[in-house]
Amino acid sequence: MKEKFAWGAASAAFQIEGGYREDGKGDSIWDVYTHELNRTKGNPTGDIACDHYHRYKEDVKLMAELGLNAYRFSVAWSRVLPDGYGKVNEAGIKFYSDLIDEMLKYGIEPYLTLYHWDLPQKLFERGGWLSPDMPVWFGEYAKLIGERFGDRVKYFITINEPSNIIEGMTQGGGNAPALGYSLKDRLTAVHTILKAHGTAVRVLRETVPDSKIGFAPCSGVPCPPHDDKNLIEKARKEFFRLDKNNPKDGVTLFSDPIFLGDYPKEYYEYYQGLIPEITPEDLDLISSPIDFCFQNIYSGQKFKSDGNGDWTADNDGISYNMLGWAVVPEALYWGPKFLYERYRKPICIMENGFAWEDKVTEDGKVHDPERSDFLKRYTSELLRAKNDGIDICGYFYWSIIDNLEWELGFGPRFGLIHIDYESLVRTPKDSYYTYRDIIKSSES
Ligand code: BGP
Repeated sequence: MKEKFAWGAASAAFQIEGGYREDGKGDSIWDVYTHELNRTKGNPTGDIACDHYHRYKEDVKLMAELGLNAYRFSVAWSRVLPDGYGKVNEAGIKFYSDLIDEMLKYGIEPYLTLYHWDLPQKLFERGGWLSPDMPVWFGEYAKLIGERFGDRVKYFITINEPSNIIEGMTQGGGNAPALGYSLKDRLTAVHTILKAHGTAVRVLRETVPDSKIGFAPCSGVPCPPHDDKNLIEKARKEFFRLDKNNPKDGVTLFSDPIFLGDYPKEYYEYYQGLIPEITPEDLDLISSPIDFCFQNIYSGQKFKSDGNGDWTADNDGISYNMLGWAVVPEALYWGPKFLYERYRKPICIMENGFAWEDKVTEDGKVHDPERSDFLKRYTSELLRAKNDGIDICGYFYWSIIDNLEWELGFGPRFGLIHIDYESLVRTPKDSYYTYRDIIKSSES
């Protein structure tokens, strides 16, 4: 049966929940990191964040009024397993169970992310992504999630943006734990992440036989002109190129092993002597079949012909969000097209959004025409790819509410709904209504 197009929005536990140490929650590396002074800008913590832990009903109601038929959220591993494994925290399970029921009450399909960077601190202390036990711990966690929620949740994202886990292993990387691991260690962590993913896929298939699974990497997209075959091929090559100096940022480091069963051949050439042991059983586990090619896409680089058969950057008329990310709607055309043509799985955009310093104005509203424009232009490129025959099954805006943008604090606002971090009052922005109209018009 053809999948219903998912019109969704996304969030992540640490960025919105609050409920720090509440009802038995264990610490994650982000709790510890943000409590260490001067590690992040302005020392923001996730102790309260949007207080979603107590206000989820209000938030889900706003999602329903917006017309979402899907919502992507993540489980804080240490809320349900405070030590990362072993003893289950039933209060944490209850929170997610109630949240899921609330979504289903309004006909909103839950998309559950197992891992959105908030590693239980206890597991970090036992070696984290460098420990060979991580796939086992992650499998145990996935089993618990499948057993407790699999009667109601069918869509799972194993790991969000694995490249950012690796980013957190470089000193000054911004992301927790921001420690200087060697390249060798980072390549070991890549392999462990992939094995953890494969283990979770197998466990979820057993516990939730009708589950639909993907993982959510992130990438920028090189965007060629539509009528230049030569540049289209060049852009495709660039998109799938493994950068020797920065392997984590390419698409292929994680997606080739998962979808094609092996690392790209340059990986073996570039990192001789640094690569961990990779067995055929590992590759078999890692490439356990999944259902979707999920991808987070925010930005890209436009190119035009330089007149001599090569290309040159085309930055004419490009605007930027407050973090300096270029607004390139064509990324939602070329990204899905290139991914589909290589991996042959239905594509779903799991994150795409725009950060700005939004304010509530005197009229009590939040006017964010830049974000409305962003939404219209990006979704229209995505639907254009769909009309061109690319199998696209959904779009999730990042994010449903303003939240803690990790080490950057509460300044950058990505939400469709404004949060006043003093009063915690929620105010739908103008773009909330724009997105509502986009969804409505796609359904008519
Ligand atoms: C998400 C984060 C967001 C945002 C986004 C951008 O997964 O939770 O808060 O930061 O990724 O990702 P990147 O910085 O890799 O482009």
